[in-house]
Amino acid sequence: MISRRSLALTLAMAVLSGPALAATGGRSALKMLDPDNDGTVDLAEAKKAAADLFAKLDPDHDGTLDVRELRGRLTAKELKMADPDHDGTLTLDEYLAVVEQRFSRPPIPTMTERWMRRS
Ligand SMILES: [Ca+2]
Ligand SMILES: [Ca+2]
Repeated sequence: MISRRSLALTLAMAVLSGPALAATGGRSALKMLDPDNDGTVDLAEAKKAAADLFAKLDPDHDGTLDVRELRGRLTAKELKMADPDHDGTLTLDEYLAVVEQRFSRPPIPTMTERWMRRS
């Protein structure tokens, strides 16, 4: 049985490490995300890893990630939702907010959310 927490963890790892790293095995990704080796990734660790990844994804060091730099980590729709100032790029704060949101929320929208979106 997959607990909600491990599901969120798997998702967080997929978000943070991307398809290439995830394919090489979740173990190394977990190790990367879990510096204190307690077998869990808390939000602080996820954010730290996300901040490291942000720096790696930002080759021009302008402090923001555009669609190209995100390399498919977020869909256009997700980017739009994660971009409150609508400048088409994510700052580190905006990016970390996405990580936090994905970390704390179940990946599948609840019925209520679907219903709210429709109306
Ligand atoms: Ca950039
Ligand atoms: Ca922005």
